[in-house]
This record gives sequence, C-alpha cells and structure tokens, in this order.
Amino acid sequence: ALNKEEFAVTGMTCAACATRIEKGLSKLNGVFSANVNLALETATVTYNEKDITPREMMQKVKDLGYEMTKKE
Ligand code: 9UX
Repeated sequence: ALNKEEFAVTGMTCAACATRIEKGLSKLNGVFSANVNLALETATVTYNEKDITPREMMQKVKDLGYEMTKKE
C-alpha cells in the first residue's frame, strides 16, 4: 500500500539543495513522489512500503550530505 511520511531535514542552504534531495529520493525504488520544503525544512515522501523503508530514505539523504529524520 502507498504510505505518506513527513520528515525533518537539516543542512539545506539553498533551493538547489532541496531539488537535489527531491531528485535523490525520487530515484529510489518504491518512492512514488518526494517534496522538499526548504523554508519549513521538511520532506514529504509517498512510497510503497513493500519496496522501501523510511530508514533507507534517511540513509540516501545522508549520502547526499544532509540529515533527514522522522518527524512524529
Ligand atoms: Mo548550492 Mo545547496 O551548492 O548546498 S546546492 S548551497
């Protein structure tokens, strides 16, 4: 089933950072859409829980040089 999760993101300093994270997350198998808000420092990801976990998404963002953590 599709799941939607909101994360907190730190380390972004420009609009291109947000775009990089969106593109990086979108490329992951199982991610349906990724939306990053630079001002609010959030990422909202819609994904198929059969194919990917939040943990894998957080690791991907770490690899890109930012920090993403679960919000709730
Ligand atoms: Mo521009 Mo944001 O190099 O890191 S993408 S500041």
